[in-house]
Amino acid sequence: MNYHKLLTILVLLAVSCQKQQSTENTSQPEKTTTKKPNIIIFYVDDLGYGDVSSYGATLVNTPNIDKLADNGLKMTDAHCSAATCTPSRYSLLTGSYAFRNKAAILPGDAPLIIDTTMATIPSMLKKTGYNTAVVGKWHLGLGDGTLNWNNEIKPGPIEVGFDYCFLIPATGDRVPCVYVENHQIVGLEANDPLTVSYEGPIDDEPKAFEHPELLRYASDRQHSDDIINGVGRIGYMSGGNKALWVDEEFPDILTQKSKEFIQKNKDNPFFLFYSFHDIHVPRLPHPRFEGKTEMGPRGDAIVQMDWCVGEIVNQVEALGIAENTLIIFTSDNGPVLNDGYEDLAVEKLGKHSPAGPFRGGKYSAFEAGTRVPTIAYWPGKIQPKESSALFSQVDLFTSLAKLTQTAVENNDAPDSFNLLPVLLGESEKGREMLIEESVLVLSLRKDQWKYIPPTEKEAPWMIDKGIEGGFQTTPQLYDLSKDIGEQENVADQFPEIVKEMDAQLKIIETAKGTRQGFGL
Ligand code: NG6
Ligand code: CA
Repeated sequence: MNYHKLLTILVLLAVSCQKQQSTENTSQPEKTTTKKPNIIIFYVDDLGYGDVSSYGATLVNTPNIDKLADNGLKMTDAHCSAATCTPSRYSLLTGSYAFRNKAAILPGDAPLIIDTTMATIPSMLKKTGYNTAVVGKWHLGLGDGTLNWNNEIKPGPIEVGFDYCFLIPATGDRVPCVYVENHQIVGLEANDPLTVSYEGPIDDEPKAFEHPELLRYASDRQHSDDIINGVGRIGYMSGGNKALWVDEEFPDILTQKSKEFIQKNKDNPFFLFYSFHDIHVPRLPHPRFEGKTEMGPRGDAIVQMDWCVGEIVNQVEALGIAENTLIIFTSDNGPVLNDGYEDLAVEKLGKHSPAGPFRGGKYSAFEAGTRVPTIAYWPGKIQPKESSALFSQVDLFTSLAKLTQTAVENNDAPDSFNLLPVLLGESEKGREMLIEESVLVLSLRKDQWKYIPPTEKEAPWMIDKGIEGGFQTTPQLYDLSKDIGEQENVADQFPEIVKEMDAQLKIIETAKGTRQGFGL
């Protein structure tokens, strides 16, 4: 072999070695970047904008949530889609405004309101290889209208895309007060079948409205039907005695179920919808959280909820999957103090401001109804930052589809915009418009304006609860750039804007959807 030939062979060998090395080098990071991230949504119930310390609370300390806010994206103009639970959950999971399906607060025996043919976040993620679970409050109905709680409980979460569910079926204050795991009530005994009614009493047990002396704390008439665990509830149930939950155990049981799901799925992409009971009524924190604040059970429930967040985040870190896990922390509607129980939430509030700088609260058309703490946390991927981009939970569907490179079919998630760059803190370009659904009207946000249309309807029960609904018989217009507290109605000064926004609202209301190219 002459010298030249040898040299050529050596050079070729060197080049091919280098090539191989370089493909090895590039294939390694490629592999990690294409690995689909786990997604956890912490969905807190009735948590107001001002209820956590990273959003200004001083009378309650939430170190675990603060850690997410300080090291992630802290959003200041992010909204649940409605000021009550069922519609917000419906919108979050389906990417469709709940009013298109007239979804309102459901009784505990309501049938499932998500059409099983509809795309949902879990069904969309499942298509792309995720294992999916919901743990905690459901409140989107179960069964098809002929449900027998003693048989298979379906359709429900499993039929709309979740691989696993462990549920508080409706709310903590509504019967049935039992857990549902997948298609069964946990701990139900065959010789003690469960019956549920929202019509009237179905057994001879003492009722809260007749025997307030049996209650741990007083409740209004709506929360004074059957007595479970010493607390009056909405609705009646009979049987299922061994299956009854103990409210104080919610944080431990729900956190444990979530941890088991994460542990099992640590090696494949998973989606966990951790849907809290806290800080909804009845507020019965575990004794170890009692007295953690000066604010009584409502404040203590915030501390308890923060502890649960910490438990899950610590587990994710301990498993070494934190850098491949997107965590979203938010709430289903604004704050409420007295929501039916005399639990000292009003009396012990002190200087705490559950709504932060905003007006209104749960049920309300004012900002505090839907503007809620919202954090996106993903170490190494999302840089610590505050964002004032306008964002809605209805956008999570398309944004998460984009994140996981999953196609959104034309008819799916009709109101959900791709705001992934906002969610990852890469852009401040949020929504141009936002609908805020209250119990009586839909309001519209655009530019600096907030428009609340006139209504003849009233919500007198809100006055009893001391919540400002923001409902008036004349139009309301607020300039949020100057008046974040919605104090000065400027509708008379800007009739053109009122007219324009009213017309826009009607278009959105009657359209099939608002996503680009969909029905508009
Ligand atoms: C209301 C209940 C309230 C709460 C709410 C649902 C009355 C008077 N009030 O109807 O206590 O349960 O429904 O809250 O019954 S939510 O967060 O699930 O929307
Ligand atoms: Ca709620």
